[in-house]
Amino acid sequence: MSTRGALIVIEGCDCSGKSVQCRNILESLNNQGIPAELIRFPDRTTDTGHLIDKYLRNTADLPDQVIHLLFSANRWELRSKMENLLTNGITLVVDRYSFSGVAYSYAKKNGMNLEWLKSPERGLLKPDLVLFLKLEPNVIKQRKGFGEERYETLEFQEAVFRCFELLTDDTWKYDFGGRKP
Ligand code: 2DT
Ligand code: MG
Repeated sequence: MSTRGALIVIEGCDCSGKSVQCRNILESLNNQGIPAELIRFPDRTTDTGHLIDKYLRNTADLPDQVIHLLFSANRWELRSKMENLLTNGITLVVDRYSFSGVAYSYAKKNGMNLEWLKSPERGLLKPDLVLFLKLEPNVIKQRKGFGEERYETLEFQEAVFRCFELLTDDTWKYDFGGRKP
């Protein structure tokens, strides 16, 4: 029987270098002979992912609560696949997870409270490690591609950054409500 893989999550604002670091971690794990795969959220290829993609590219508008729940549903769609991979000894390097879900919605400051925002995430798989890339939004805004999608404004990224900092308090990580497969 193989050992369970680890669930490693990389979080951060838009254009903070998550994708590059995910690839680096993946390559390093594979070079050490540790089987690992990359997963990224949102997964724009699923049914909910198509709608999320339209929302992010500003070709669909949805109430804040609806898009929040869709992002969470998008994680639920992949839950069993992730669980199977982990139990088969594959380590997962995950580009964004529930922390993005909560931070981006909370940054909207429209009255959705933290408990409400966290609740659809309860029961998803609990990460073994969450890395938060702390690149300041002032640097981010100069990066290539920044500004193409919804959420990519300096003001909003600053609000998201502050929300991420709120969540780096370990209490949520351990009160995630998930369980190890
Ligand atoms: P990318 O730039 O990584 O493609 O993300 N987002 C993401 C949320 O608002 N909630 C979520 O649960 C997730 C996973 C962050 C696209 C945008 O979607 C936001 C940026
Ligand atoms: Mg982006």
